[in-house]
Amino acid sequence: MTHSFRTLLACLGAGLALAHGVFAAGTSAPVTIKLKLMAEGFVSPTTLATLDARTGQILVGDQVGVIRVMEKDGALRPEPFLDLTSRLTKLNSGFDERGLLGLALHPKFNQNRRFYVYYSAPKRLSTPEGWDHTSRLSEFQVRKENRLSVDLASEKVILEIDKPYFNHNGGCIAFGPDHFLYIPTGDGGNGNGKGIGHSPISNGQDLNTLLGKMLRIDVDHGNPYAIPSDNPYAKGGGKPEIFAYGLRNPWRMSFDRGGQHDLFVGDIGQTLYEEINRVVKGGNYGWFIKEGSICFNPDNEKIARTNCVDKGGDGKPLIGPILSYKNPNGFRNDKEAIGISVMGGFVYRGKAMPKLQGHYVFGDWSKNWGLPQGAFMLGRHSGSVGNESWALEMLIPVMEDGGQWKGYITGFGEDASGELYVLVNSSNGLVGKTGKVFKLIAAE
Ligand SMILES: [Ca+2]
Repeated sequence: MTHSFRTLLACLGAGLALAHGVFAAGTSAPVTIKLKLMAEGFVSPTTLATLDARTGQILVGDQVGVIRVMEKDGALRPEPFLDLTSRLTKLNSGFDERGLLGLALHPKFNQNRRFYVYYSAPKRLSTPEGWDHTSRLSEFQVRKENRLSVDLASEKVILEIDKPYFNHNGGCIAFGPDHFLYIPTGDGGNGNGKGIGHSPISNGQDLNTLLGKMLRIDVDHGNPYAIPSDNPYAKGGGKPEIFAYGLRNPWRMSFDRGGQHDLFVGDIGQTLYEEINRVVKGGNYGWFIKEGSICFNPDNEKIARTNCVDKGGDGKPLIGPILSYKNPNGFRNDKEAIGISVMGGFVYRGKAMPKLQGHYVFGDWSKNWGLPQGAFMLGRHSGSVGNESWALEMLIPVMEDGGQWKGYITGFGEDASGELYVLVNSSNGLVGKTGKVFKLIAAE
């Protein structure tokens, strides 16, 4: 395969267009996408990755700790690929942000059988008093005689990060085109960037914590890992694992398999704005100085400050999102308010939906915490490299079976051909088995 990393990229208002939360006159007719049911019976599917490009077998990770193998036709193999439930911290049966959050195959998986999982483990001895759990990145190996099954005893812990609160865990890991492993971490949780375990300047802005960051490590050298020599703080000034910072809850991310192989991250906001960032090395994406493009007020999340600094503590300018939109929690009954938790997606490079080619497909978990009202969106890309602009459009979902779209969107995924999948469920908690995987196909 030309780009072996392609298969490893984990985790996946009609007529109006908006940019940075401001609706503008529509420039093109809204695009309709069709959702084709592939598999069901999950609790809350969070991540999807190609296992074998040749057979079309795909891994689907369920937040409750089980990874299943989905055949090309959607059939689920009865035996789990990996059952991590015994290694997770105790999850809520209601709403939870902990669990199995990300998985990624090593770029040389076919030779070394290694893959990586990010999950919420119980507290360790060194976890500070009163904190909630420990985020754990581990390496596993599939069995030599059966690549559809993992030896639980092969676990090698690569990195652990203590978490003060249950929420804001990030965790959608992926290998970049440089074959380094990228790990987005949440800001510690709670809300407003405050509480136990939060830096006075916020964890996002504090270069001495791994929380609120995009990390980048080399799992092929060192034990258990090495620091890429060109990481921004490899030689001091901050934690050497940091690749970029100023993030709040970077739940889902992806690398563009085409173009410049850019890294896109959906960073879930507090109350006013949701945002998509294109993340570059050393970039500061603003939290909690900014939320989207406005000045965030940690003392009143519903009222933006009128001004704020435009540089981080290191003197470098903050980088704004490429796309943002209003959150109905901060803008009630506002037609421009789309959803309360952005779900990062993928730049579309497949064949089934030509109208989406080269544009960023993503979504939002739901417009309403208590009701399954997820939204599908498109970041329409235009302009030349280095001078791009992105406009936000709604995508209109229709169901292949003729039913009405209704669901919480929990993530997106991409297969070896660049086709996209959406992961959904019908509950805001870890209850029932309403989780499904749909493939996105052209509507006409
Ligand atoms: Ca930001």
